[in-house]
Amino acid sequence: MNDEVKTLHSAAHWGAFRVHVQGGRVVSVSPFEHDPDPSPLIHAFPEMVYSSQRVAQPLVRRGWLAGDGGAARGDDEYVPLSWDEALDRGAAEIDRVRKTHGNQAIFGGSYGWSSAGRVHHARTLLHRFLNCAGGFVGQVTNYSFGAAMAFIPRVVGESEAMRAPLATLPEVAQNADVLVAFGGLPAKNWAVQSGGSGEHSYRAHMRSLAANGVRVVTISPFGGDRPDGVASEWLPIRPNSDTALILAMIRLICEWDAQDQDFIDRYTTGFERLRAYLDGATDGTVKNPEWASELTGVPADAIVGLARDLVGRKVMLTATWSLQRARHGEQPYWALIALAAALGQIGRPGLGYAFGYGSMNGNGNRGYDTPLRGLPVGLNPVGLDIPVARMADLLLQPGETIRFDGRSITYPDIRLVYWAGGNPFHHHQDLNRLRQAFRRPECIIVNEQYWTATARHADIVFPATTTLERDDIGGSSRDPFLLAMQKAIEPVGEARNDYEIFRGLASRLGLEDAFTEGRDSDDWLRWAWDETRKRLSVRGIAAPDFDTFFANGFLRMPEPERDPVPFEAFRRDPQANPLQTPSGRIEIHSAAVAAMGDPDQPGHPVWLDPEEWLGNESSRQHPLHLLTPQPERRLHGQMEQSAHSRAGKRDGYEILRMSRQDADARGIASGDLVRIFNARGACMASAEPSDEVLPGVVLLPTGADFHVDGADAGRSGNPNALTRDIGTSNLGQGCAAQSCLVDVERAV
Ligand SMILES: Nc1nc2c(c(=O)[nH]1)N[C@H]1C(S)=C(S)[C@@H](COP(=O)(O)OP(=O)(O)OC[C@H]3O[C@@H](n4cnc5c(=O)[nH]c(N)nc54)[C@H](O)[C@@H]3O)O[C@H]1N2
Ligand SMILES: Nc1nc2c(c(=O)[nH]1)N[C@H]1C(S)=C(S)[C@@H](COP(=O)(O)OP(=O)(O)OC[C@H]3O[C@@H](n4cnc5c(=O)[nH]c(N)nc54)[C@H](O)[C@@H]3O)O[C@H]1N2
Ligand SMILES: [Mo]
Repeated sequence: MNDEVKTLHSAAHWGAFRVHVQGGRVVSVSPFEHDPDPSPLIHAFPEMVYSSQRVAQPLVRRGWLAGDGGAARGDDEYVPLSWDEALDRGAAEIDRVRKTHGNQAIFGGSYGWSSAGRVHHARTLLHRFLNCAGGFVGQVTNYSFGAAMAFIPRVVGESEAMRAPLATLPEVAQNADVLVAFGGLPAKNWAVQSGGSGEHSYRAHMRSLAANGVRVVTISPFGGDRPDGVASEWLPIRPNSDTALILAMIRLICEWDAQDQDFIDRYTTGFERLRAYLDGATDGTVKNPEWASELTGVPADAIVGLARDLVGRKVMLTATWSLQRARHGEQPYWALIALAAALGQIGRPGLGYAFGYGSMNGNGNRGYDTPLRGLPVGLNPVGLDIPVARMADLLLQPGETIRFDGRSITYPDIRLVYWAGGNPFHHHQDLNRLRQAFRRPECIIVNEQYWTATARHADIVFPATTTLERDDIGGSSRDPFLLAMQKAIEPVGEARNDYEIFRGLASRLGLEDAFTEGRDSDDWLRWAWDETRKRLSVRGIAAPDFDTFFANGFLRMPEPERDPVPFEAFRRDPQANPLQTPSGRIEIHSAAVAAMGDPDQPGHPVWLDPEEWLGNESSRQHPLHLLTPQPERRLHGQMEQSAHSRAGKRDGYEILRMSRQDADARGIASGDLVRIFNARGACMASAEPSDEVLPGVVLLPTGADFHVDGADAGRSGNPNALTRDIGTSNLGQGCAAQSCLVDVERAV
């Protein structure tokens, strides 16, 4: 019976799919039958699950065994150990560090996307385990929209902040005359959604924008950010300068007395302070179109034309998350909210502002509110979290105090780092600096499926199973499907589920019962489903029992009766339904922000020089602005070695897009191997001159592997070798990867 092909349900962040198994091996996958637009990335799984890149067994770094203090991390060899011995050593290290230095010496933030499955979610399981062991130093906010996540609640309150539902794109299509998209609406970003989705809805949304004749304006350094499936004008803009454009538009609208003063008076606070600043009252600079043109590179008459086109129209303003992943990335978002306030349409269906339509599948979907439960993480007795992107600072600067969102954080002295479900040597900035940071702790433990650059910097590497090797449940709140993820094959090599790895460590620390609560991972799966069922039943939705759900492979949520309209209740009655801000209104001026003591921050949206960009002296030495967008053919570093990802490369190198003008000036032609460099590092790519890139800008997607030393150094294509490791500001302390200057030369 070995030849029979079994077909199972599964899912990844890039979508639900069917797995075909024969003779105990995955032979192929096919799209989920209900997905109208499945991502081709699903086909990378069969190849990658058996790839030579898998971590085959537990391993320990040779230098660590010899007590090298971490000096060779990243350049060392590994010695295989039995599971028992590796777990013994890992547990002993955790125990030694917590007993000698306290749990605040353990860094377990472990940022990363982990798996789509929520029960085997590695980061959640690590946090649960470490909490059982006395706690850890964690991370707050995220790389995606960290600055906004910390800061936007100051402006519109927590309930309307980054996690709040967005106006749906069908509602935008029905109601808006104009959709202005800063950063565009690139189709590639809709391949993925955290937790996995059963329905990729980008095409449907773009069709409805087109069918309703919505005018779409893309404002971006890269013409390729225009949407697929609906016509869009392209207004090229210098990276990191959007705030200036937006501020000038607000001033023009006020100059024409076309602002919605009733809205401003009733729903906002501090607008007059912004106006005074725009008129130059506070700094002597009038924020007129000429001023903005100088900073943005957008012609003054185009700025006037765009502002005029918004007056009297029904407008939705959107910005991709990338805009705030830059130095002072808080400001374009605050400014965009102020522009939306001036237009007075916040709280009306499909109008106002919304962040992230161009950033991920689901941002603009209906609010299915699909409930999902992972394991509870418990309480962390250490109670110390750093902003996620300050991780290298934490390791390098124990004792240093930073400001974050109005408070101070002092970095503890980290002795042990545990990472499961993330790849900091993909996601962090200035990777050469991160290498130094990763050499400081006494021990680094990583659970990984693949030999990522992070695994190659660990002392102990535990091989983890992939989704295909275990049962799980996936899904996302803005997707209509709850997805069964059925175990398709036995673990590859000696891989174990993260749950088993942590159980093994917990048992050695005498914490097995606390970690498992007497359940194995199948029991937790049933528990998670029961929790989901309870939540559904409160909403009057009958869900089948676990076995029926799991055998069916999915549960489709009913269509919501109506979609939430952001700010609707507030607009209807701002006294009865105030926002969760100090004033109860939209804070165009925030006294709290002004009081934080940031010398550059007057408490309202403001133009602040991003320090490393085309508009100042810094560009003399390295004259090209490097943008590092999300990769089309993979999820971050995941599936990077697959045929699907490689098919988007040339000669094994990622493609660097640059303007023809910059390429010609450097004697670079299409297909030339180039070296991209600055004072922090270098990486390699294959050049592609293009008319779609603003001169002075180059784009290299994230996610290629990182190598510094050794035989593969010349192939390293990870742009984070170049990016600057600094927070967005003391407000958000978010990732500022998009403020980075480089130069490019032909590599002979
Ligand atoms: N320059 C630059 N850098 C950026 C960005 C940028 O725009 N520019 N964007 C940032 C953003 S928004 C993000 S979200 C981050 C993403 O950064 P990450 O989330 O760290 O990137 P991934 O490659 O998805 O890493 C997930 C890792 O988890 C592993 N994994 C998956 N499932 C499991 C599991 O079940 N168990 C275990 N143990 N491991 C598992 C995968 O093999 C993979 O190595 O990158 C950030 N970095
Ligand atoms: N295929 C695929 N999709 C993904 C991911 C992936 O790895 N692969 N990752 C997902 C994740 S974790 C996240 S957080 C989201 C991120 O979503 P985003 O942050 O929106 O994605 P990016 O691709 O970084 O940026 C979108 C575009 O913004 C433009 N841009 C950059 N800087 C500026 C600027 O200063 N001004 C203007 N006007 N435009 C600018 C760039 O040209 C870029 O193409 O993407 C998600 N989608
Ligand atoms: Mo992200």
